[in-house]
Amino acid sequence: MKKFILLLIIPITLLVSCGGSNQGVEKQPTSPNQIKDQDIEIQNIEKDWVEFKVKAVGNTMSDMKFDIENIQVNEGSWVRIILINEGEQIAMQHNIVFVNYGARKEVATQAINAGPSMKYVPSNKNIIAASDLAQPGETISLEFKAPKKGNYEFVCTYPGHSESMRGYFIVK
Ligand SMILES: [Cu+2]
Repeated sequence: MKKFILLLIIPITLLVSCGGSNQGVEKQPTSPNQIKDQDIEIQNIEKDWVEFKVKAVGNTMSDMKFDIENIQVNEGSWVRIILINEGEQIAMQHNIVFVNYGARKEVATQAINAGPSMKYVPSNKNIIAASDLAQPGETISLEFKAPKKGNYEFVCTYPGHSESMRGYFIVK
């Protein structure tokens, strides 16, 4: 009878220890190497992402602007733009549109015809990425992969905003 109990106990113990390592990494870090690998993997994913908080400030056509004039990233990185619209007036609707260098005016002009139904983003091959329209007080985000090395521009294409709300986007 003793032998029988012993034979029963061993498989149960094995089962418990196996289950423990699968269930809770925190409770029983039985394989520290595995945990390390996971951490490294997460860090690598994060390393490819770059995030910029861009505030749209001001409340009139003369003082509205982006608080950042230059955004610089590495080629191939994933870019996350958090656009924070700090405006309070109804005319302070903003987006952020990344375009090829030199195409800012052309895109902004076409945006007027694109109108509110297209959120002031025309169909134009010079557009790299375009955000949604942020209402006063609203925060929106835009994610895109950085294009090839070169100089680009970003601009708010809401009618009348493109001359004062703009900046340079540099991909190294
Ligand atoms: Cu704007």
